[in-house]
Amino acid sequence: MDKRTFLKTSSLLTMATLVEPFSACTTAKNNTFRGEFSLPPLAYAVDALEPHFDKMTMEIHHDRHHATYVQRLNEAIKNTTFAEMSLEEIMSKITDKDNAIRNNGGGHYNHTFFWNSLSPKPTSPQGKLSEALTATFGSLDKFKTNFGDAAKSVFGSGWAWLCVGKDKKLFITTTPNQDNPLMINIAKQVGTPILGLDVWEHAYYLKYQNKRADYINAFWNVINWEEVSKRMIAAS
Ligand code: MN3
Repeated sequence: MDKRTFLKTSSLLTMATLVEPFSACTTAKNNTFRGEFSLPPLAYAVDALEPHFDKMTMEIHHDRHHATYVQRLNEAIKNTTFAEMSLEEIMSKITDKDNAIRNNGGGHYNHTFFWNSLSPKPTSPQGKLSEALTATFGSLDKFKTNFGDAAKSVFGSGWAWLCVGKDKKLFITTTPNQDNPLMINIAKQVGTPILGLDVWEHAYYLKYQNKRADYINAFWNVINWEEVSKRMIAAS
């Protein structure tokens, strides 16, 4: 039994012995499960972020757009060295010569990261995160303005990011398409993302049409700041 077959078989055995729902297991495994990736379920109902992010957009965005990235990523890595890597390893190894893996691997990473950045429960930045945002940007409001301006500045499809840099300082950056700041061979600014906003039209057009600024404003109501804080501490 080769390594990949073993990993798959042992994961399936683990899943079969768990009383937990199948989905809970695949979520936990998603970023470390080698060989084949799966669509992680949302941690909340598709209508939980209403009225800010509407149900139909969430359904189409997760069940169709994200699912397609996962499916195409699996097709693209088949019989390549990438098939043995975790999603994070793929991000760090990808170059502009592997466009299918770059686009679909980025799509899978970015959307998984995005869903986990959101919560129907209102939260606000606390502790070290709150201090770092104030120290870096002047205030939480100034951070929101800078991040919003970056998100508005993306021409066409892409993402806005808040990251922790190598110097452990926070910075805001953007990436086109499905690139992200973990792609060290591609990104203009490399760092560990702790918050990201999808500004592809598919993320907001049904509810906000061409008004990307309204969608960005809505985003501030559904951020899981506890998760952002955990990511910052892990990266610092
Ligand atoms: Mn999207």
